[in-house]
Amino acid sequence: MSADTKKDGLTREVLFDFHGVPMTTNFTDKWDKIQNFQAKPDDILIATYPKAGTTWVSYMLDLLYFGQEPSERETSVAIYDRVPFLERKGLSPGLIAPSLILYVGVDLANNLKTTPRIIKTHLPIQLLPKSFCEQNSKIVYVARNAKDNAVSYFHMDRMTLTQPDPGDWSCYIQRYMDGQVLYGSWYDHVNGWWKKKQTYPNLHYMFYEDMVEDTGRELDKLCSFLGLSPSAEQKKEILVGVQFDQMKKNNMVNYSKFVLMDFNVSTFMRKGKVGDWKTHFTVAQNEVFDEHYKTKMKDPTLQFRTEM
Ligand code: PPS
Repeated sequence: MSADTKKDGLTREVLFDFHGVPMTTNFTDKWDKIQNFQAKPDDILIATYPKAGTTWVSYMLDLLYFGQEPSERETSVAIYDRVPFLERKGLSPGLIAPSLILYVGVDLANNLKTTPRIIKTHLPIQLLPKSFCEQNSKIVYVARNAKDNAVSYFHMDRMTLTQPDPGDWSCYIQRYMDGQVLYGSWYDHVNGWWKKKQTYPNLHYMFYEDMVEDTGRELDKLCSFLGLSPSAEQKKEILVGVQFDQMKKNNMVNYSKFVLMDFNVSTFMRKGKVGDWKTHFTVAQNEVFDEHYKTKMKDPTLQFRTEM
C-alpha cells in the first residue's frame, strides 16, 4: 500500500481494505449516508471504473437533458457540480448548494433541483446503494480497455494530490494488476457490472473504444436506451460539444478549476486515445500483463479492444 505523503499542504491518502476493496476515507467516510441514499426512478446513474470515460458520458447526458438553451449552468457550473460524485467527500460545491461547506456527493445529489438527477459513481457493483436497483433507476456503465485505463489512472494518481502516491510506472502496473489501487481490481469491476447487466435490464453497458470509433452511433444507442429523440440539430451540437478538443478547452468540464489537481504534472483531458498504452508498456510488461489478463478475464462475452 502507498505511503502517506504531504505535498503542497495536501495529504495523499492511504489505501485500506473496505469490504474487500482498497479504498480511501475520501470515498468511505460517510458510508451510512451513502448506503442509505434514496434513488428515484428517474435518476440516471453513470457507473465506471475510474478513468473509463465518466466525464465524457456525463457531459453527453448533461447536454442531452439540459443543453438546449444557453444557460448559467453551461457557463458557470462545473461538471462535477452538475453530476454529483455520489461517494466523494469534498469542500464547498459552489453554485448548486452554496450553503454546504463540507459535503459528500449524496448531499449534492439531494440538493439538485433538476430532473433527472444525473449522478456518478465509481463503486463496484457489490457496494452500490440498494435503492438504485429497487427504484429501477437507469444505469449507464462505461468500460475502457484495461491497458489504456491503467495509463490514464496512473497519470490521474500523479496529478491528484490526495490520491495514494502512484510511485513509478513499473510498480504501478503491478499494483494495478493486483487490484491494489483505489476502487480495487479493474477486472472485478468490469466483470461485476457486466454480470449485473444480465439480470438488470435498465443497465446500458458502453465501451470507451466504441465511443472513440463512432461517437454519433453511441449517442444514438444511448438515446434509445433513455427513450430520448433529440433533433438532428441537437445531436449535431452535442457531438461538437463532446469532442475531445472542445472538452479540453471547456473550463466547465476539463477540471481546470479543481483545486486538488496539479495541472503541471498532467492534465485531466490528457490524450483521449485508444492505444496510448503503447507509449508506456515495455514489451516485457505487455507480455506479463497479457498472461495475467487471460487468467482474470474468463467470460468470452466480455471483450475489449486495445487498439483500433
Ligand atoms: S474520472 O476521473 O474517473 O472521472 O475520469 P474519466 O472522466 O472517467 O476519464 C478520463 C479519461 O477520459 C478521457 N476523455 C475523453 N476521451 C475522448 N474523448 C473525449 N471527449 C473525452 N473526455 C474525456 C480523458 O482524456 C481521460 O483519458 P486519458 O487517456 O487520460 O486522456
